[in-house]
Amino acid sequence: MARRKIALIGAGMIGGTLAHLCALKRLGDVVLFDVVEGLPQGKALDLLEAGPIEGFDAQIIGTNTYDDIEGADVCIVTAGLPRKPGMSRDDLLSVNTKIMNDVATNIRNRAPHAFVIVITNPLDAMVTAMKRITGFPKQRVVGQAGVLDSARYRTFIAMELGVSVASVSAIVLGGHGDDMVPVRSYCHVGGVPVEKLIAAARLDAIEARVRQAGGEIVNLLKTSAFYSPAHAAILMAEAYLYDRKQVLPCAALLEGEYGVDGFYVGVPVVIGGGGVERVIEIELTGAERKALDVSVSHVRELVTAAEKFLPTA
Ligand code: TXD
Repeated sequence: MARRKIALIGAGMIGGTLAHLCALKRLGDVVLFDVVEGLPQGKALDLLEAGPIEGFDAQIIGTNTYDDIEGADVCIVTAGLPRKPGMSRDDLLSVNTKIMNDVATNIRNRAPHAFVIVITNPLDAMVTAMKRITGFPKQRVVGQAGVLDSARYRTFIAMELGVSVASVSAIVLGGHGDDMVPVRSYCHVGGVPVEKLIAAARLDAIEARVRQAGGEIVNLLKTSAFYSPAHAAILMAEAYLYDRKQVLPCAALLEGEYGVDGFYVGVPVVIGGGGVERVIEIELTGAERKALDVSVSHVRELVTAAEKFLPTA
């Protein structure tokens, strides 16, 4: 039986961490692609040389040519540029949408059966671009945001109560922006609703921290988070590769669910061997529904701004 092939497009901070996790978790052979010469080759060789120590024997190659991603089962995309001083959101959208155009065209041509997980920011626009340009079915193009944002929510609740993160379940819905929606009514600690354990005002502060958690890391690191986003995307890849039917909050293309049509929004989905097999609709409180509507309206604005750089739907 052939090993699964995992193509990582972008060999920067997240891309390198993804490769490391793929090797440690023995998910398959890894192809690390980047436009910068030497970067993917160097990281791949470094990881290969860890194989004898850790006991993994996957093929790990670094490359600057898309021919090497031929037939990949999973593609995880982190390629892109961060915003630089003096760059408008439109400039970033234009630059990263162009990059996505190139990446998506190559994935479409060389890995036409792949399950594609997009991580690049601005996430909601980039996953839309990937879907449009590949023309893949919606089940095979998904964005990573909610798994990470929910993990952050769980982390902060566990810290507050001094309990294991394993005891906390939580979901965060909506777009991958400051208006994401930590859903308090579905947050539980060992099966107990979180509102029974933490006062409302304190939960407000914790949820505000969740919404700003990306920025909190940027302020400390001067670059964005990379361990946790990589772990989040790997969980999604594993759910696909092992046909886990795992319920995870992901950016999925909605066609009527949650009253949204034609936009990628973070919602709970079932990921299995068929990719995004199903969107799960949950009942929200009035305030949560309102917050989700606000978040969706910002996704619409973002995608509308990206529209001029995208092929027509
Ligand atoms: O949860 C989430 N979705 C995120 C997203 C959480 C944190 C960070 N998030 C975003 O992921 C971040 O804003 C970036 O847009 C991506 C990747 O973050 P990373 O930290 O890995 O960025 P790097 O280190 O700059 O790596 C990006 C690589 C870099 O090596 C470039 O040379 C490469 O992308 N790059 C390209 N690769 C392929 N093809 C093209 N055209 C290309 N252009 C740049």
